[in-house]
Amino acid sequence: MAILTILEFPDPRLRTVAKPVQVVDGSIRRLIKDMFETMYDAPGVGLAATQVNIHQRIVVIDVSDDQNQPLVFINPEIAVLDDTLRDHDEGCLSVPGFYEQVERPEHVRVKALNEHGEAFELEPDGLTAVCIQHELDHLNGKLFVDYLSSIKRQRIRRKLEKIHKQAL
Ligand code: GNR
Ligand code: NI
Repeated sequence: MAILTILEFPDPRLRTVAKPVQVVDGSIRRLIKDMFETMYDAPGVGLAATQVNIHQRIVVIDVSDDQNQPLVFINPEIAVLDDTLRDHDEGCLSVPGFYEQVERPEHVRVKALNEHGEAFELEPDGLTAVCIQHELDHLNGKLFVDYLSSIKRQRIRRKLEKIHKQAL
């Protein structure tokens, strides 16, 4: 197992659009294990492969308090079920230290493959529904800061760039 390095905004690699997984094999399952270890260590409730600079369509999520409800989504697809929107405070391991309200559909259906390559469907609610949408955005090169005003986004970018310079 290994803890992987998480890319941070404004790293341009976070803008990469990930490619579908063609075959769910042992190397994919090893990557998923490392993604869970990285997510739990951070700690976070979700992680997209994009964040660890692997540009394949893989997401892991665990919103439980005891880190015992792992969910794996390979090649996830989301359908919005109705017009209901909900504001939620979002953070991101790739935008450390910043939390802002983002409005997203509340009711979605997710289709994906699990770590055995089997198709499944889920109608998540609450934080899981927010998180899967946040993670699918990562696979498409999108970050939650993209939903904020450009003023707020620039402020966050400057602060993180300053921190990254000091860390050199
Ligand atoms: O750990 C995380 N918490 C979180 C809180 C509200 C909305 C979304 C998230 S996802 C985030 C981990 C992360 O960056 N996943 O990409
Ligand atoms: Ni994130």
